[in-house]
Amino acid sequence: MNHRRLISTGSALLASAILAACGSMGGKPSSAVELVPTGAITPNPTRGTVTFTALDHGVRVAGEVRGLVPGSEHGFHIHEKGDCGDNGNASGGHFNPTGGTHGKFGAPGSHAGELPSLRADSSGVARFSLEDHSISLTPGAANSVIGRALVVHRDPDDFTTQPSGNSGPRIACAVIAKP
Ligand SMILES: [Cu+2]
Ligand SMILES: [Zn+2]
Repeated sequence: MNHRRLISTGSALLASAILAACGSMGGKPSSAVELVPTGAITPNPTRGTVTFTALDHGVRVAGEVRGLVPGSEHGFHIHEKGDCGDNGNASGGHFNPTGGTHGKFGAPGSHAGELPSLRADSSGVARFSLEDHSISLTPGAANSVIGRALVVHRDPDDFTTQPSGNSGPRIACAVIAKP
């Protein structure tokens, strides 16, 4: 972007901010969501920021979750309904447009809503960036996650227990907005 060099840093930052607000970074539709704590545990400092960006095949899911117990592991999924009410329970089960069974992210036949488990570092922060080929941001597509919920659980996912991996209460939740 050579023309960026000709404008001031302030203008460049403003231009970036406008692009982000339009939900289109570099021409790829993108949706940033804010995970907020539920009342499932007390106290609950769990918060996060996660960006969903459309790829040619799939979606990049990137961000961080803060306020976790240092070193802890947490089930992390996209749930079917875009409703974080009732301490996240209103979001229903894992997003599952293909009639799969619960398993690991990327495993054949698993739910489209599976994500890799969150692993908190020594500061209680989990950072991640992954390509998810099971979902899309395409309006009307069966695998579109627009209007669904992103959920962080208190406990690790065992990837075995049906239909949700036995990862305990839902401690943070966000609805994935349209880019
Ligand atoms: Cu879940
Ligand atoms: Zn699942």
